[in-house]
Amino acid sequence: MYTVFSEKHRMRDSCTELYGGEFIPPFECPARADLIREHIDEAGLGEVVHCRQHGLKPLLRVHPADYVRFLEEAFEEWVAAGFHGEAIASCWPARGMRSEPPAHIDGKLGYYAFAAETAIDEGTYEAARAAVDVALTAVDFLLRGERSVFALCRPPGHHAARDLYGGYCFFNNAAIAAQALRDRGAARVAILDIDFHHGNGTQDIFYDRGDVLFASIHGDPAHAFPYFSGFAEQTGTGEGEGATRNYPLPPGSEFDAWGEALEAALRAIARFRAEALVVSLGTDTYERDPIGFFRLRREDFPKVGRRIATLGLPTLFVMEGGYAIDELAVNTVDILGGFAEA
Ligand code: Q9C
Ligand code: ZN
Repeated sequence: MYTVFSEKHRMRDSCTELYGGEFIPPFECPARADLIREHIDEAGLGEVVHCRQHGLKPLLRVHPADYVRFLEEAFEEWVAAGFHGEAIASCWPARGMRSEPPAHIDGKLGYYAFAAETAIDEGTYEAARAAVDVALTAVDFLLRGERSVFALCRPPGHHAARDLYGGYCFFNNAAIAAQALRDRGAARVAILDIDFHHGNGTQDIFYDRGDVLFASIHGDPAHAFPYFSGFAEQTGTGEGEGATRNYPLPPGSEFDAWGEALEAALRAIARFRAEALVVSLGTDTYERDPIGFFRLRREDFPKVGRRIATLGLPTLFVMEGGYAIDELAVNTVDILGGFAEA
């Protein structure tokens, strides 16, 4: 299996994450992608290729121009406003207030953010753009006839909606890839999101569409970020009715329950008659992940890859979360290896 990678991910290196009322070093850090990159060679998964630039056009199929410009200029505006730390939202257009982007950067951050843990720093925009190029280069490989490709995207993307960032995500790499597959000929595309967290951004982007199925297995939002999205009752709207499938699971869930949800999601994808599959691949389902509450074990991850392979679809894996830094690379590559060997 080919992997697509960009060293530019390292430009996403913020110093702070707001967590439990403290500023801590971010869970979502450069070492994540570098360790996975190294382990791909150790495990002999296959060749690693650099991304090619794809420009803004495929990105603008998902995110509006005002949002892209905001992300491009946010840090500079923040510094110009006289602030010394990283750019962090702290005031939102909550219930009853006017939802329009204000002139001041402090207000713009609240308009475009849905969560406060994610700080924007100097290199964030460039790294997020490179992650999109990684996903789009992987699409090129898939359309060239590869059975599967791994887009080693960082920063991740599945929490980013059309014009909302948060949950460590800025551009929705998986959604942009799925849209590119549609635009380049696939009649129906399925997205399977196996990150511990609900992919609220991806769900929102495709919620009213019948051509892209979104199926997600995640921590019950009653107990887990992003709290306001990912309920089983959310099944899509209009043309998209039935094309959103959520499988929320309670704290402590192990592979028996998780694997059953996976089988249900795979059945839904098979019924949908997708022509290509995008997997939002997070391994924060691991029992020792510091921010997830599932209990998948090391030996479960190859099984996950093998089960996904039973669909027999051209498959694009897009990296999302996973924060148990010592085992992240092994668990992630084990899913890919399980798929490749099936
Ligand atoms: N108490 C991804 O995995 N904060 N994003 C959680 C937990 C945000 C995770 C707080 C977690 C975002 C791509
Ligand atoms: Zn996650």
